[in-house]
Amino acid sequence: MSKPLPEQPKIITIERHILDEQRGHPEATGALTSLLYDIALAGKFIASRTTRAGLAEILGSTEDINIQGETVMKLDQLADQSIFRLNDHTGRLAVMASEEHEGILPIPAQFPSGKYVLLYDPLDGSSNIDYNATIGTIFAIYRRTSEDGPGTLDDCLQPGRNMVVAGYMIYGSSTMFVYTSGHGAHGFTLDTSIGEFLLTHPNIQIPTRPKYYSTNQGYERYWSNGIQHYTHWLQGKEGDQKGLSARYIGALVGDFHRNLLSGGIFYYPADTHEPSKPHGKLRLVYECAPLAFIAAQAGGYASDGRQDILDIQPVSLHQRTPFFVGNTSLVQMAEEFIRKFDSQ
Ligand code: AFP
Repeated sequence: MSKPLPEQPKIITIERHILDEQRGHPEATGALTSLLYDIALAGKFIASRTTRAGLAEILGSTEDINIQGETVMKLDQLADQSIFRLNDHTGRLAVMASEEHEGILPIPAQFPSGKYVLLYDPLDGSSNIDYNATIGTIFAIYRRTSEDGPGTLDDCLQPGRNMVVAGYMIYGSSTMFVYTSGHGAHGFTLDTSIGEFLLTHPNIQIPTRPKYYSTNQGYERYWSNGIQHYTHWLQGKEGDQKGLSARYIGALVGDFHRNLLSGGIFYYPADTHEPSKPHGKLRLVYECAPLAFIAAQAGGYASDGRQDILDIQPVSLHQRTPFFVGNTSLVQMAEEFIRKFDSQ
C-alpha cells in the first residue's frame, strides 16, 4: 500500500478567503466578493508598476512621451485610473470617490448602477516614490443609502461605523493586501511567481506590548501642550514607563502597518501654534476611517483626540482630521493628555 502523502500547509488565496467569508452570509449575492477581488487585481497592477518606477529615467519620465508615442502617466494618476476603470462597469457600485478628485466619481451612464460605494486613496505617500520607499492604496466600501439611480455625495459621506469593508495594499519589500469585513483583520502577501495574494497573516491582533511611536516630530513646536506632553510621555521623559522607539516612514500605510504588526501608535495631530494645519493633514474618509476599522478589528482604536474616528459624520469628501491610531491604551492616553492640557 502506498504511503499517505505528507500533509501540505494549507494555502489560502485571497479569492478563497473572501468566498469562505461569503459562505457565512447565505443572503450574499457575491457582488462584494467580486468587488474585493477586483480591488486586489488593481493592487497587483499598481504593484507591478511601482516596481518599474525607478526606470523612468530610461523609459521616459512622467508626462514625457514614451517610445510608443504615449504620455507616461504619473504613478498616482495611473493608480487612480486603474481602480476606477476596473470598477466602473461591473454593476456593483453606485458611485466612487477618490482622494485625487475634488468631487464624487459617478458611474458612467452606459453602465448599470450597483448597491455599494467605493472610496479610495489610490497612492498614499506618493512623495515616497522618488526615494524607493513604501507607498500604499487605502479603500473603504459602504452600502449606498440612496434608493436607486446614480449614487450621491451623501452615499459617500457616511460615518465609519457604516463601513462594510476596509482595506489597504502596501507596496514595500513585498506587496500585501490587508482587509476586514468585520470578522477580523487578515493579511495576504503577493506571491509574484504565481501572481496571487496568499494568506500569511490571519486574524491580526496588535501586540499588547507596543514597540513604536510614529509621528512627524519635526512639527512638535506647532503642537498643543497636550500633544507635546504626550510625546514626552511616549519617549519616557515624563511618567515612569520605559520610552518607545520612534519610526516614521511618511506614508501612512507604512507607518500604520508596522504598528499593526509590532504594536505602537501613529499620530498626526492638529497644529495649534501654526495656522496651516488646524485639522491635521489626513483625510477622514479616504485614510483615517478605513484604517480605524482595521485597527478596531485588530483590537486597537483610532481617535481624533476626543472621539472615536468611526463615530464622526463626515460633512465633506476631503475633510481632514487629527488622527491617533494604534494600541487602544496608547490612543486613550493621548485622549487623556488632550483632556487634561487642551480642554480650555
Ligand atoms: P504624500 O502622499 O503627499 O506623500 O502624503 C502622505 C501623507 O498623506 C500620509 O501618507 C503621511 O502619513 C503624511 O502625509 C506625511 O505627512 P508629513 O510629510 O507632513 O509628515
